[in-house]
Amino acid sequence: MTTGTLITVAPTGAESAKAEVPALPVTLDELLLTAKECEALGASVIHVHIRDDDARPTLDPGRLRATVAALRESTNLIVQLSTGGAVTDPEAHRLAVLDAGPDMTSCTMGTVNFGDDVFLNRWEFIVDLHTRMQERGIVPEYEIFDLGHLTALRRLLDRYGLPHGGHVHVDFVMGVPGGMPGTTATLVAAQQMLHDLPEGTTFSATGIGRSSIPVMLASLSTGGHLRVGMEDTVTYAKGRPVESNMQLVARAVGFAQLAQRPPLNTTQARELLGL
Ligand code: KMH
Ligand code: ZN
Repeated sequence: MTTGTLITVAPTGAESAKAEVPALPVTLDELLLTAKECEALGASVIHVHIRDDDARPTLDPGRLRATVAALRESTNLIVQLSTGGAVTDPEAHRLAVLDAGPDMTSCTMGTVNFGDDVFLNRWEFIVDLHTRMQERGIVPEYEIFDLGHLTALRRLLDRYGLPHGGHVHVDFVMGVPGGMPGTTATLVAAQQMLHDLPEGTTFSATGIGRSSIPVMLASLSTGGHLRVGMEDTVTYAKGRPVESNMQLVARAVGFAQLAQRPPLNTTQARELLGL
């Protein structure tokens, strides 16, 4: 409860269409502008999904490498690439994301129903991701969509050891139709389950759609960190579309300041995450 707040921005995701959400950053220029402005507001980590020339989700290796290089050149943000991609991405392409040389990648800890789709994360695939990240010195953020994913994480760490850097950081993604709900009660239950993980494990939380604000408040009051962005929320308030990722980061910064847990800068965030 005494630390500041790590704020991650997830600006794009793989689910929203540019045609339906014109403010979504989909080109490299749009992403860089968003990244710089969100860093200036108080974000320290960027969770990145990229798009192709037609604004469709892609895991193209060349584009991923160029994106990592450009973000490093223009910002001091911690660059976290998504290995989740889109639900249609094959495992081989998701594993190849590590070749782009990011600071961090996401690592989802189990399969989850995802609206009408299934976000598939087989045990062997998770083990592959975890061990390859260890070998390459990439720090994972373990994505937890359901409480059982925390049990899987404990099993993973027991069998295959701690991640690179030795620090364990998880992100609760709450309110996905098919996953755990974005409620205070569920966040408290998830936070309690962290006691089974290595001491010092930290967590951030994000609530999809209308669970965004309740999850943010619950996370701040239980000592957690925040992830916000248009990957998770495209409605700012009832009947009001999100205008930009900056609007969501600014709101998160305001809440963190009210909680007297101001945003960590990128140096403090690197320290916290063991980078
Ligand atoms: N797009 C979702 C299917 C991640 O980035 O690691 C998966 C996702 C999780 O967004
Ligand atoms: Zn993602």
